[in-house]
Amino acid sequence: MRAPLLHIGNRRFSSWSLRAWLVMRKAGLAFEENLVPLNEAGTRQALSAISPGGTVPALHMRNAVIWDSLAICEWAAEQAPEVWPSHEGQRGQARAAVAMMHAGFMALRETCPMDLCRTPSAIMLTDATQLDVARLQALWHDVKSVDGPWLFGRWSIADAFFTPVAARFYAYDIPLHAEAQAYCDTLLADEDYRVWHQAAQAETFANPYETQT
Ligand SMILES: N[C@@H](CCC(=O)N[C@@H](CS)C(=O)NCC(=O)O)C(=O)O
Repeated sequence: MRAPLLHIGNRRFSSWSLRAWLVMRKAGLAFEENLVPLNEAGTRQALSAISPGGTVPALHMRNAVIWDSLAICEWAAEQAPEVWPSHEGQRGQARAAVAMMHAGFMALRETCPMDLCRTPSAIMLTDATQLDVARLQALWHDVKSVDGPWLFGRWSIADAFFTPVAARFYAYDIPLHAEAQAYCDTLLADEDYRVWHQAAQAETFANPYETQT
């Protein structure tokens, strides 16, 4: 049977693709990849041909297409339940944290787009962005297990969802509390993330954020 095909955006910029890709890797699932360059003349047409939502990531399977990062992660968790915490309370908290990330922190997302090739440097943060930075650190502090470097003991989908946040904090040189900094360092040192990061460095697509950086 053919392996599922994960359509992703530019590794350098596509934070939602990174999340789904990390979870597929950590779940140990065989899959193929196809990169759809974003921000190009034909991008919209290419995306609408592969994704009912017109976005990446999109996972093509033999009998279905799943076009949202969280839905792809949930599908991966059906194949490999260990990508959610095993403790039901922690699993609920992990889902709540992931839901917050999936739906929120808009100011940080807009002001500090993920750019894995950016030379780290600070920018002026709006009040709303500073509030997002504070809320993220408070959230991590509230839920972080004392048992290991990840948010909920073992690596979980929650860690995938916050990896692009750690990349933003690094790229925009945002000062963090020691505990949050240690967590971000862990996320950015993860071996699967390093594979993605290295591939991002080799990409030569145009930078849509040139004027902002
Ligand atoms: N809620 C969606 C959001 C996906 C999304 O916005 N993806 C961006 C790339 S990171 C995209 O495809 N944008 C379309 C475009 O750039 O034209 C998800 O979680 O998968």
